[in-house]
Amino acid sequence: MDAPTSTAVIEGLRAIVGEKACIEAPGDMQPFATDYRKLYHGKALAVVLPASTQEVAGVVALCAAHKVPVVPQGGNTSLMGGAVPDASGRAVILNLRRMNKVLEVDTVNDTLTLQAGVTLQAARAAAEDASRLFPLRIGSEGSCQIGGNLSTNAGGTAVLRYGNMRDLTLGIEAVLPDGRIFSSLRGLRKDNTGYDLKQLFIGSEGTLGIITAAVLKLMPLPRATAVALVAVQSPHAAVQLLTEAKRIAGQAVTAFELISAPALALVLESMPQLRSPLADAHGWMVLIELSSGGEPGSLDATLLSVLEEGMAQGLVLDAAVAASGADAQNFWRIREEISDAQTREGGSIKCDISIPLSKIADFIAEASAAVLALAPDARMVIYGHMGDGNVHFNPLKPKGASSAQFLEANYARVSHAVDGLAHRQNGSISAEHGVGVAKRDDLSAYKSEVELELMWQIKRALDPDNLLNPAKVLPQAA
Ligand code: 2HG
Ligand code: ZN
Repeated sequence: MDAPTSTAVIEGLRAIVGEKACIEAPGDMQPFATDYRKLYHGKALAVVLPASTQEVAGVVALCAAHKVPVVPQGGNTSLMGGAVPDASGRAVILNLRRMNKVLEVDTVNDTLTLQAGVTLQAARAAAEDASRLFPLRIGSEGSCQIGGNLSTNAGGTAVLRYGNMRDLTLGIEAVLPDGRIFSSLRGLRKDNTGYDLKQLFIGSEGTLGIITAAVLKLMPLPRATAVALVAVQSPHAAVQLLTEAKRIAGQAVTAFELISAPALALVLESMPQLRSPLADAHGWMVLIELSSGGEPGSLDATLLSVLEEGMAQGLVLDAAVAASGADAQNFWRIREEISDAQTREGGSIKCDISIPLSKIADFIAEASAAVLALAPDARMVIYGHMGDGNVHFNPLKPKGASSAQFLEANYARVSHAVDGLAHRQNGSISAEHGVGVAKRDDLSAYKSEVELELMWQIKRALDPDNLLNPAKVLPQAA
């Protein structure tokens, strides 16, 4: 871009969002241009922090007129490099954090209407203040934002019971690549008047439009909760235990998270203040949560029945049942810290696999054997949302080894082996983290020609100049 154009764009941006909300100093832009895991170091022409949908539309229209790319950004917690620009310095980062208003809590329609920059934590708190639950639950809830949750179709630890962002959304407002505003903010549970356009923007990682607001579903706030950390014989035993849990507890089964021994060890080693509630070390554990609207304590007996049945069938080796809310929080803390413990340790190969639940245990066995044949000393950090057939299969460098050397020698061949196996078993190579840049080019191998053509046709129809979050999601060779 020539100097007069960039000056004109920056002056235009300042006029739209105000001088204070337009950042241009390289040092100040750097945190916005670097991804959460510090793997992608981009550069930007400017970072803008609009305060309204009209300002977002103004910025996008201005950038479209000058053919300047725009990278939408929420809490910048993407694990896939989806929310930062490339290193060319041509793009404008549009961060939504100032659009952080809860607009309406409707306890009759059971809906929450809010701007895209509201953090997930604030959205959950707004629901709870009205004695309702907004059920999306992910570890980064304090910093991730609803707009990012929508644009990546976030999942997390309560999908088994409540579904992912697609299931939890009734309407959105989004700014299109040419600056027009699309809105379906009507809070309707039924509306069969043609294509469900909101679903095009949910999960498209900001490549088709910038989500600026949403109407989300609220659920009854659970009153009874029962949580246990359970040592199981194997992943196969975990799946059988889940079947028993569903038979005995039905709808109350809210979370069913798998944790491998190396995943637990990693957390306990890096956070000595945390302790495993289980007396001995075990190869595999599951964190089970039941919840319902019944009397507090009313699920305790149900959870015990599940565990007793598991023991009788030889599936369960040991179990610690949370005796209080604080206990339950500590159990959850262990689970939720796994991802950050890996980030601190470095040298982790991230595979985010989903497979039909009936095949997931076989997959874990086969993929583990394949990885150990390639990298025999890797620590098998395997954990996640077993109840959804989704595991984070993240082989980690051996203790004390260099991250760079481990990743250089193993990243490509290990992820290829794991993703390839998942694909051959009809699974997904990105169950909930999205594609971003990290998995972008892998899609050429794992999506059919028809799927890739359709994706490009939709992209070109909405964004013919390829300006909205360019070079994300869609394989560049196609
Ligand atoms: C989780 O389930 C997150 O903890 C992060 O999805 C997983 O870091 C990861 O691989
Ligand atoms: Zn996850």
